[in-house]
Amino acid sequence: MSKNKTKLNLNRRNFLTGTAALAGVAATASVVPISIANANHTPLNENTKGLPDFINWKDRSALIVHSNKGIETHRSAIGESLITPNRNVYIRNNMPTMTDDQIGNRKNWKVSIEGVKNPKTFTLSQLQKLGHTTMATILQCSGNGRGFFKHKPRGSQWKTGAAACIFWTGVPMKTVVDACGGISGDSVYMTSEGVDHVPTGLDPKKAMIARSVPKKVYKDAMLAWEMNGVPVPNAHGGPLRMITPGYFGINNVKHLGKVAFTSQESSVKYMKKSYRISPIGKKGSQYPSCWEMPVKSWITRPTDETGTVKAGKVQIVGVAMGGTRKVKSVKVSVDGGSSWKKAKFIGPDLGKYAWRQFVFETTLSSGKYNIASLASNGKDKQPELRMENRRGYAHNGWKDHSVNITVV
Ligand SMILES: Nc1nc2c(c(=O)[nH]1)N[C@H]1C(S)=C(S)[C@@H](COP(=O)(O)O)O[C@H]1N2
Ligand SMILES: [Mo]
Repeated sequence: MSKNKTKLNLNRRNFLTGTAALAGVAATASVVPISIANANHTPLNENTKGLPDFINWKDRSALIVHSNKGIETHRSAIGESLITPNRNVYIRNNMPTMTDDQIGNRKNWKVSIEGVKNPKTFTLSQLQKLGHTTMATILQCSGNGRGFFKHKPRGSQWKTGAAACIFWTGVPMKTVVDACGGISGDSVYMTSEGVDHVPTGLDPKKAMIARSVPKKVYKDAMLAWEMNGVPVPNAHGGPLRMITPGYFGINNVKHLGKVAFTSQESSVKYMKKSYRISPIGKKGSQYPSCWEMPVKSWITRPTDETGTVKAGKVQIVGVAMGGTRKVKSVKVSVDGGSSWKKAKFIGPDLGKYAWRQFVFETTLSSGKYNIASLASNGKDKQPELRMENRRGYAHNGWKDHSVNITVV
């Protein structure tokens, strides 16, 4: 039955006709001294508005600080380069970043592989001798675009900046599976577990980051130790991170300690309860999990952040991604979606899991404009409207992502 859910179908009808009703599924009262929502959420001093210590190396001016567990990249800072530099990459922590002390010697970091013919534990240095590849993927939080929902879903009010395009270097998961004699049994999922240090007072069962994705994801997945040419920073899940190309951020488990091929989805809270795309007012594990990312694009320049635009020739620039397929085309509208024209892709094509930059050149006279972009991957294109859902996940509607500019 759960096999039928391996496709995240963002079609409204499909998800509203989901199985069993939810009445009666009340959160079982369990006594934990502090809640997960609060454990890692210290309000920042608004006077200094500085970056939290664990990412004090990042570029403050490129970032919007929602909290010390949610830091977003400014719209205008994305797309200025195809690859997002580490100093600008967003942060989303369900659990606090591990410290150097907790990590210890990086070379000795261990990851165990289970659900294979010969289960093994590898150290980082053993993995590095096993195989080597580099790939560009998009890391995007499931809640990117949540800030556009009108019902004020709980969580960071991300607009466009909980996303980045990153070069990862590591070993293909397929190479690791082969080194373990292949997958054993009739598993359905690949389940990755983080070994995040759980703050005292939290129930580990609720705090553990474990994510199951359809087994087939292993074919393109990798265990990464480098991010844009440097060892994966602690804040981004170093020394070792799971990369699940085309799948939402949460599946890219940081501080990776175990990968198992399993017949069941993990039973932890972050799999069963959280990251489910359910109608407003409903929740439960029968709703689709945040897995495959849908096709999406947005304009990065000009925006209201980049100042007034001079009448004449105007370049409209943005990024477009295809989700699990290659992005095929992008159209731009300067009249709020009444008419559309084809934009041009620029820069290198880094593969189907990376985004492409696009440019649309036009002539604008003074006045107010609503500019929008609409991407297609050949199979799906962006819808006009967001798909309303309880937690504000998977937003790819073009209208909310459009920008209003004034030309003088
Ligand atoms: N171990 C672990 N992995 C994790 C998380 C976490 O808190 N702990 N957060 C997830 C979420 S919700 C997202 S969006 C991405 C964020 O990655 P980043 O902070 O490197 O941008 O990591 C995912 N993997
Ligand atoms: Mo996320």
